[in-house]
Formats: sequence, C-alpha cells, structure tokens
Amino acid sequence: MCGIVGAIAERNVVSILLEGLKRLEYRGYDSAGVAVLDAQGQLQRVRRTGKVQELADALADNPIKGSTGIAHTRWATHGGVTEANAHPHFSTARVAVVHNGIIENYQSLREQLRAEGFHFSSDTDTETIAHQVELELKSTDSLLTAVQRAVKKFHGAYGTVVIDQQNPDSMVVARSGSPLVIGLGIDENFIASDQLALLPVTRRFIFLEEGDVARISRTEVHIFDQDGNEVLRPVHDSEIEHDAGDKGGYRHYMLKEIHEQPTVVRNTLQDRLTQSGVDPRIFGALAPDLLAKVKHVQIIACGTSYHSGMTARYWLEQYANVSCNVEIASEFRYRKSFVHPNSLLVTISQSGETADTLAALRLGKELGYMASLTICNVPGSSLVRESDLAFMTLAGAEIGVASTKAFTTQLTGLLMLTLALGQFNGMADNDQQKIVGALHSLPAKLEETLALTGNIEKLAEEFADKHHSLFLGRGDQYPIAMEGALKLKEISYIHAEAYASGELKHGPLALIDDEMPVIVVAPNNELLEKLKSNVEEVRARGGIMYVFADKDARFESDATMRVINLPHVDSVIAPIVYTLPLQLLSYYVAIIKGTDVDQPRNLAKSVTVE
Ligand code: HGA
Repeated sequence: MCGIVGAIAERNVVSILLEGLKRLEYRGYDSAGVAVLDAQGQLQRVRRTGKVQELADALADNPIKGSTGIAHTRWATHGGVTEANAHPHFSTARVAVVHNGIIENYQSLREQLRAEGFHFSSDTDTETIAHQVELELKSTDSLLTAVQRAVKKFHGAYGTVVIDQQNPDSMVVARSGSPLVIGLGIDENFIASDQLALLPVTRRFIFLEEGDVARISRTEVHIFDQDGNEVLRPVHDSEIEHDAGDKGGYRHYMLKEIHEQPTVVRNTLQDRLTQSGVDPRIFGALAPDLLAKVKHVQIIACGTSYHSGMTARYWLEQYANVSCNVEIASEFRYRKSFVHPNSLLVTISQSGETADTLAALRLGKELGYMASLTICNVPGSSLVRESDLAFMTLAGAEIGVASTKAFTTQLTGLLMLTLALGQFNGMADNDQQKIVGALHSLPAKLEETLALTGNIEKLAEEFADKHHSLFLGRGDQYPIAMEGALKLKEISYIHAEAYASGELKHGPLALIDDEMPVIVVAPNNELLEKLKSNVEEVRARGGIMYVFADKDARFESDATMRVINLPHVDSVIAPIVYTLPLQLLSYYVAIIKGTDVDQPRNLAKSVTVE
C-alpha cells in the first residue's frame, strides 16, 4: 500500500525518488508527489493525481532539483483523490512531510493547530504532522527534537519522513505501525517504506523498529527508540533479486505470477520436504520444542491469506489432530477472545506488514499464546521479526495486487505445518505418506493444470457481460471457492459470492437464473456425491454452471453445464491445484473487460493501514 521514498545526497535526488516510486507502483495508489530542498534552500514540490508517469511528465516539463528530497505514492484514507491532498504536505514553506498510515486524532489536532494560527490546505490527516512539527520547531532548533515531541501527540499509525528548510543537512523519520527502512549508501543515505524502492542505489538496509525516530544525514544515521535512547539496529545485506520492470515477456505481472507457481512451489518445498516428511526446524530453531507442545492452532490473516488459513483448518483437524480456529485479523483484534491451552498463534501475510495482522500478533502475545509462527513471503518484515517462528514462502516478489503465487506457496507451507504438527499428535502413517507423496507431485500437477490456459481464456468470454456470479465448493474447496470469488471481484469488478454448496438451499438458490453463472470446484473427494446433489439443485432452477472437475468425477457437459477437466490429483493437494483455473478465469475476464489487472481500482498491495 502506498509508498515513501526519501534521499539525502550530494547529487540531485529527483530521479532516485521517481525510480523508487515506480518500483512501489505495484502496491496501488491514486496520486503521487515529490518535494526537494533546492540549491537556494527553498522547498519545491510537484504533485499529480493518477500514475507516477504523470508526475514524471510534469517534472520533465517543469524540472525541480535538489539533493535532499522526499516522495510519496498516496492511497487515500482521509480526503478525496485530489492534487491538494497528495503528499508531500507543507506547513508554511518550511516543513515538508510524507506519511503512510492514519493519524486517528487528526480532527482534534486540526482544531488545536488552527487555534495556533496554522492554515490547512488539504483534507488529510497527514497535514497535521507538518503543522505539529513546525509548531514544535518554535521551541527548539532541532528537527529531531521537534519530531520526537510531535509524534507523542499522534494516535494511530505512521511511517513518516520530515524535511525542514532550516535543517537542510538531515531528514528525520519516524515509525509506528507503518514500516520504514533506511538504505545506506556511500556519502548518501535513503529511506523508504520498502527496500524494493532502493535496490538500484543500495543493498544495505536498517529496518526501523516500532517507536523509532531517526536522524539521517548524508554520512550519518542516528536512531532513537521510543524512550529517546540512542540505539544501534543491525545492518542487513539484502538478497532480494528483483527487477520490478521485468514482466518476463508476459502481458501483466499477474499472468507472469500465475505461471511462476510450479517453480515457486517447487522452491518452497525444496530442502524442506524429504521422502519421509519435514523436519520441524524448517519453522525455526525453536520449533522442535514449541511445536511438540501445540494442542490448538489459532490462525489470523486477512483477504487471500485468510482463505489459505481457512483451508489449513481442514487439513490440521483432519490429519494433524489439532483443533484450529481461523479468524480475520481486524475482527480478532477488537474482541475479547479465549486462549486455549498450548495454543500456537499462526499469522499469514504476503508482505509481513499487514497492519491488522501485525496488531493481532502483538495482541496475541499479550493474551498469552504459547508461541507465534508466521507464514510470510518477505524476509525481515515486521511479522517475521516479531514472531517466535517463521516459515518463509519462496514466492519471490509478488507485484500484481491480486495475490496468486503468494497464496499457493502459503498453502504449501501450511500443508508442511500439518505434517510437522501431525508428527507430534499421532498422524496416521498412511496420511503422512499420502501428504508427502502428494506434495512431491504438486509442482508437476500445477504445470499440467496451466496447460488448460487456452480453454479457460475461451471460457472467459462467457462471463464478460455478466454482473454477478456464484462460486461453490464443499469442504476444503469452500475456501478455494471464496478465493476464486475474491479474485474475480478484485480484478474484473464483477460481483462474485462464494458459498459452501450445502448452504445453497438456505438462501442463495433464490438468486439462480440464467444471468448468474455458477462456478463449481469439484475434485474427486469424499464430498463429491453431496456436491453433485447441489449441482442438480442449481440445474433444476435453470442455472448455468461451469464445473472444474476431476475426470473421474464423471461430470458431462450439456446445455446448462460446461465441464473443464483438471488432472487427477490426490484430494489433499486439490485445493492448491484447483486455485489455478480460478485465477486464470479472473485474469482473462479482466482482460476482456479492459480493467487495470495489476493495479485494480481502489485496491493496494501490502495493506499497511488499518
Ligand atoms: N492517511 C493519509 C495517508 C494514507 C496512506 O498511507 N497513503 O499512502 C492520507 O489519506 O493521505
């Protein structure tokens, strides 16, 4: 979600800032801006609604130059999408800020700052940061002190970078609830909300921790914790190989990422899955001791990751003999909940920075969970650093806002967690062998499934003029139906709902007519006959169905039903395999509808606000 880039150097930093913003574009945003301190020590700013390219064009027409600067891609939370609301925000002509997050008490701060004589030129919560810092600068010359005092007034979440016309040799940054990473250069330093933004200029990073405030000059970095004590934070050498410009010959990142799934699932299994199962240490050095004690699993996640958690519940209870609850992070964190004895708190997030999930982890620690494990795709992210155990999905950078390969690698990790917990809880030998064998076969089965791309592309034509759709599944395919519906709505903007098909008669059957396509996921599992009865219920009411089915499930295409046969797979990995055709269907429907596939409207990647 949104992006921050800042730089302090000897050279003009505008192109570094723009390149950084471009690298963060995939997260979704609605406007962009840049501000620098120019050679005369004056603040200069250019902002535009729309794409970073529009900002780049505006800068080409009216160049600004400076060796200290900040830039931002905004995903509006407070105030509409207008140039006046785009960041950076100024307080008079002295202080400029960019901000990710939400200042929850901005209304009362606005009143107080107005009473102090400050004038507001935007509707954002962010502008209060600029004025509050300038107010503090009335009683100190130090920008660091001013920011340290200002942040004490803020409730909510922020990753913010402040520059001050009268302190031109440094920028001050503060993190609470929204990630920031310092990039270390040679006689120049950088700040960003994600290391990806800075990979062209450095590979050495310091991740700020919650409550940190830092002063960054060209040659020095000083970090202070929330009590104001100077602290040393470790320097990490990034191993990320990522070129955000590379779509690998595919038309969209999403399509590239769908097709990468056999490879990244193979990478995720490699060196972790042996012929006999998994070593618990793949979840961390403490895992053998901690996992041995687990009697209950509480999974917390949002969006697509929530669907992988829901799938895992079926696996954990069926095969690993541990009870499991799954909850959406934004619900969990605001209700009183019960902690079962010997409970493992499992968080799932692609970015490791999902604000609600991170808050839920912190709450979970207070509530007394025995241990925490995160299933995550970004090394060094907040969830990884703050959890006792971590399993890294090796999906590589996921650029498309609609998650694809992160989901299937999460599921792969969760099935390995099922194996690990099963070892300590009497998993049946034949179940163990079945899961290990099925996981070994998974990359090849995903490749076979992708060979259906051409058929699904044709099928998509039948959806392009539809306004609603219904996805049906049973058992561990119910969360896959939910994920299929989520993909379709995210990128094609067609209303899609998912139901456990046993629920049809309790309401949704009323919706069925020939304008409401019904998508069914039907592997050959123990619920097949029940599912077939549900299919007949739809047929009897004139519904048009598209059934993704195992050959052995014996569905026949006819006037009201199109059957797309998938390769035969063991039912335990069917949720992973059956995800792929649903991703492809959404993709090709979106192509026909001409939507912005990689950056769908109103959405953002890595949701770092509540
Ligand atoms: N609340 C601020 C910033 C939101 C955000 O993180 N955007 O990138 C606003 O609405 O401008």
